[in-house]
Amino acid sequence: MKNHVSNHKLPNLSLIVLLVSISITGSGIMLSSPVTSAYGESSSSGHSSKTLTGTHIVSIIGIKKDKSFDPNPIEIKAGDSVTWTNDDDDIHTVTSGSSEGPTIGQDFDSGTLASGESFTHKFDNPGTFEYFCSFHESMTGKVVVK
Ligand SMILES: [Cu+2]
Repeated sequence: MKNHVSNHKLPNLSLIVLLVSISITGSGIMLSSPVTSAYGESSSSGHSSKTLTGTHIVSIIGIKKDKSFDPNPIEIKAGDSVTWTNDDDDIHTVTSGSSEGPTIGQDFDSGTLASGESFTHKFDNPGTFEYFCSFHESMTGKVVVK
């Protein structure tokens, strides 16, 4: 007759454990849900290691009009440099502007480049920059800075 009393406590205890575990899980979801990312400081500059900034090589290959420089035209980004190398046997120059323009040599002028010599100019601003050889005015080239 008295054995039945102790058996009644077991189902009550398991029910309490079940209710407690539900309430913990519920409050856990509530706490983790508010996500505020107001801090925009994380990466203002970003990882821009893929940008092709640097020095570009242009070969002076001879007196061949707009084929005198290779590659021509050349497209670069602002901040990039171009190095012209005289790969011809003759002397040449890399002179900004065009032969009939009023701004000859204003942006850059290599002076005389003997065979094997080179000249580098850095382009800080976007634009289209024409150039030519002051010894052979038919030699024309163009640098497009984006
Ligand atoms: Cu020349």
